[in-house]
Amino acid sequence: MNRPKPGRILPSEITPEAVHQDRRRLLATLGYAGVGLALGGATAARAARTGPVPTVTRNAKFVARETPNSWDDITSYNNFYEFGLDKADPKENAQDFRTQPWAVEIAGECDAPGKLTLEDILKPHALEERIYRFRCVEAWSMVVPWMGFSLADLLTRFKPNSRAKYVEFTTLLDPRQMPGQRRAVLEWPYVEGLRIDEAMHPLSFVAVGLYGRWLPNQNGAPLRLVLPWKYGFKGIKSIVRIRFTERQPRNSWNIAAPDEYGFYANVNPAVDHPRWSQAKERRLGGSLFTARVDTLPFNGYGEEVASLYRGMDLRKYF
Ligand SMILES: Nc1nc2c(c(=O)[nH]1)N[C@H]1C(S)=C(S)[C@@H](COP(=O)(O)O)O[C@H]1N2
Ligand SMILES: [Mo]
Repeated sequence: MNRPKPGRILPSEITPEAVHQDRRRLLATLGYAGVGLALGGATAARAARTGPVPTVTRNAKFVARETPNSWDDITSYNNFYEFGLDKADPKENAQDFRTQPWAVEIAGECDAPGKLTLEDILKPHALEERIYRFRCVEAWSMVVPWMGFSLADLLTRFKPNSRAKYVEFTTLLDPRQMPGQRRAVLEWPYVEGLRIDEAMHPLSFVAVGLYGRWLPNQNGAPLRLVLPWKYGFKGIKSIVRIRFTERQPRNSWNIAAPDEYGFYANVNPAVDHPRWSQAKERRLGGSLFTARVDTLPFNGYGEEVASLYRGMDLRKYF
C-alpha cells in the first residue's frame, strides 16, 4: 500500500475556505449530516482548542465501511486514567485541562531533536480524516472519524538515525491538572512505544481532532496516537515527548501487568487475555452496547500489517 501523501487530494474534495466559519457546512461536506452529531454550544465548548476548524479532507484509502459512532459515544466513554478510572470520568474531569500552550520534546536517536510547539508540529501537515475501527483490550469497540496526519510524516521530520529501532511516547505529567496521577494506579507519566517500522507504517496516525473538530480533552488533546490494528491502550494521549531509542521502550500497561498486556498488543482474537476472551467484542452504540461481533485478527487490518510480524510467535509477542 502506498503511503498517502497529505498533498495528494482531489481538488474537488478540498473544503472551501469559507467553510471554516461554518461548522454545519463543514460537517455536511464530510458527510455527517445524518449520524447524530449534536451541534449545540455545550458540545462545541468541549473541544479543547478554539479557533477556526482546519481544512479536513477525507482520505478514501482509510475509510472503514461501518457507520461511525456518534460524537457522544466517542467523547463520553473514555479510558484516560489521568482523569479517573470510570468511563465517564475523563469527560467530567478533563474539562479544564489546559492544552494551550503545548510543546512536544523530540529526543534520542535522531538528527533533528528539539522542542516544538503544537503549532510547529501542525504547520507542515495537511489534515485528513480517516475512519478507523478502534478496539479496546477490554473487548469493546467503536468506529471513529479521526482528524490528523500520518505518524510517519511527523517522525521523518526529525531525521531518525540508524540506531532508531523504536520510538517512545510520553504523556504529560501534571498531577495538579490530572487528578488520576495523584494515585499510583499506573506508573506516571503514561508511556508507550512502537517498533520503528510499526511507527512508520501508513496506518499509524496522529489524531488532533475528530468529527472535523479539535480533539476534546477526554480523547487525548491536543495530540494522541491512533494505531487501528492494536489494542486501544497503545493509542497514548496528550503526548509531550517523542524519543527515538535503540532498545525497546517500556509501556505503561506492560509495566502494570506484564502477564496481561504485552508490548505489541496487536488485536488477536486467538490469544485471550488471561481474564477474558478476546474472540468477540461489543460495539459501543448509544447508551448501550449492541450485539457482540467477532473480533478480527489485527482488528481487520491484517492485509496491511501482518507482514510486519512475519515469523514472530504472536502468542509470545502479544
Ligand atoms: N495517557 C493515556 N493514554 C491512554 C490511556 C490512558 O489512560 N492514559 N488509555 C488508553 C486506552 S486503554 C484506550 S482504550 C484509549 C481510549 O481512547 P478514547 O478515550 O479516545 O476512546 O486511550 C489509551 N490512551
Ligand atoms: Mo483500552
